Amino acid sequence: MKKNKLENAAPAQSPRRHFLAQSGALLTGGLLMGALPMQAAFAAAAKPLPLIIDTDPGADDVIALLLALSARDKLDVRALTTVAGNVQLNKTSRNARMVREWANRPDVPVYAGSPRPMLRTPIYAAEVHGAEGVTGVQVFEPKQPLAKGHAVQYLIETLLAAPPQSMTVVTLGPQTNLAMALIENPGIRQGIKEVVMMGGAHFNGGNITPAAEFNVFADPHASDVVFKSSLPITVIPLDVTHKMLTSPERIAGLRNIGNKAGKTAADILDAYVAHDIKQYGLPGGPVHDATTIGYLLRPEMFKGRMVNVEVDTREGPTFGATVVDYYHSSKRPENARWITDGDTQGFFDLLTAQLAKLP
Ligand SMILES: [Ca+2]
Repeated sequence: MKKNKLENAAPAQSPRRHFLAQSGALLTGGLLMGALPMQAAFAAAAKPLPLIIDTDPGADDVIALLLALSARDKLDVRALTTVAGNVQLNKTSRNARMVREWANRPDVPVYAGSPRPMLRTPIYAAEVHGAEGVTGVQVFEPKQPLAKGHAVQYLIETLLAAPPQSMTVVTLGPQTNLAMALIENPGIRQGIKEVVMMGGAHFNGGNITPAAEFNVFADPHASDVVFKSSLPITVIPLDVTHKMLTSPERIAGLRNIGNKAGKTAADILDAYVAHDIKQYGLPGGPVHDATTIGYLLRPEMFKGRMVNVEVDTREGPTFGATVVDYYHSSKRPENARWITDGDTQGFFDLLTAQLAKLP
């Protein structure tokens, strides 16, 4: 068992993925034209990762979804499932549909899910994300409707029918939908390869209370179910997202793409990061949920270690805190990969290159 040792977070296939990314960059630069057939052969062999994204848009969710939906070659986004979180469910569902329209991805269904957390009183984050869940852009009613059926039912049916350990489930908001699905039918675990979540905090401290990060605080009982599920879990906590910050240059880079997606992302980030820069005294703003998609696309850019994570569900000052055994002092079994560091410029370069592929 690994003890007290910083390990690279990248899974076993990462050297090849890293190679692909590098050769792709070189090819873009026109330096390796002779290698094209080999690169094409690799690309044909690497099938896009099938995943479901559970989300509560949310400004940083919007950036995450644009990034994910831009990466058809790497991510096979089967559906977006929505949950109440940053704002109420009707608004998170509308915002997810808005992003789908911005990304021109009518092939991706959007299922509305849980309108409130499992047990606790609902909380929202309108002071950060605005009353509509996203600021800096005009919201609108998208043409394409929600898919029929409840997100929890979609998760159950899809994960039961999926090949063993094939689907990645990404959660970018409170984990109510995934937890409800796990409770209703624990057999869904068979179809899950990994849960990759944005949430929690350890070294950074909380962002909604001194101890708790918003997504876990908004439904700690749900996160408790997820962490006790024995599923492979990778956590993108505030510990890493508060290190991977925007800058005026990075936002300008998005705007300078010159397409609608770049302008939309820049307008949203300009409005969104102002709150965090003021609140935390940071030089730029974190883009929490988009960092999570960055991890999926380029895991070799991130570092972390296997830990035990427990969620505090007791009423009190540490309600909703993630208790992370970073130094293995409890001897509790490892149940999550906890990410602490990432390549910030690499991430923003990736985001800019990817959004250039959108309308
Ligand atoms: Ca979110």
